[in-house]
Amino acid sequence: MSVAIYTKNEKQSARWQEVLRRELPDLSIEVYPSIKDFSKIKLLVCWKPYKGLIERFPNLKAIQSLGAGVDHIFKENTVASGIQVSKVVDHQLRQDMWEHALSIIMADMKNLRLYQERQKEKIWKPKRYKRMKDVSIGILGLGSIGSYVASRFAEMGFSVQGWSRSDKDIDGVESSCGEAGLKNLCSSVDYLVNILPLTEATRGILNDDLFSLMKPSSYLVNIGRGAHVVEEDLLKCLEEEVIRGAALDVFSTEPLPENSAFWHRAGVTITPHVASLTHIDSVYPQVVENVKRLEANLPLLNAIDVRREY
Ligand code: OXD
Repeated sequence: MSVAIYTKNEKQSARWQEVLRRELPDLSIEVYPSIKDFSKIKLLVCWKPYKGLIERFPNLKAIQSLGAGVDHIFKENTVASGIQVSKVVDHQLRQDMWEHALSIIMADMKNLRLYQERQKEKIWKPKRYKRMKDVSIGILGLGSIGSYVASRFAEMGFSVQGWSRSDKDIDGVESSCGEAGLKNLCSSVDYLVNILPLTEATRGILNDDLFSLMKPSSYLVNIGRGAHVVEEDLLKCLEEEVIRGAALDVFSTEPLPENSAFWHRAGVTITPHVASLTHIDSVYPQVVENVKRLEANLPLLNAIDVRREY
């Protein structure tokens, strides 16, 4: 069996090749575009495949995403039926997402951004801070990452609500589903944290209608995908103070273009898609296991539902 690796980053591809060759010495592990025979490739290990890449492998059996998300695979490609798709499920990635969301929310609760601005002007002016016990957080998406993040917030004493496609039972988290559940959650929380998978059903879910239900004091944390947000709606709602602010880690176009209005919009904190970054050392065992499973005709670890695209 042959495996192909595709990423836009040569160093990253080379590192994956080195690790997979070390762990699977009997297999041929090639890095795109140096592939001798596309018809021999059974598994494509990839991140953000370009349009048409997947169909170049006529005998592909499986695609392994190098991240927790799989939307990058479906964005410009159609996956033929019969091809399995797997995502990365890594405890460290969930922990990273939680640490990122917590840092953003705590910095906001304790007014750190405001004091940074005031420091430039040498202004000494205390402002009341918020306490965890008085703050409510809504988590959109209760998959493996979202439910972990929700329960960690709950453990710390925040009041936590969660929303997902189907009802979930998570200790300390009030969970809901459906349109009414979404509206109810958005209208009642202080911080709305988006961790939904990007699918046709969730694209543009964060829009004018939803922002207008939120409290004017509320704050959006987007660590899902840029395309969950209708960006013009968010810019308008921030301008009109429909919501108080937003911390955005993801955008519909990345890197965020220099002329984007988000760079200068008051109340916006921008981070460059860093809420969680895949570390080869913690993730390679599951990729290796999937290669072995594919060879043995066993179902892959962390396979997604290809029809649903997540
Ligand atoms: C991921 C990401 O999906 O980094 O892992 O966004």
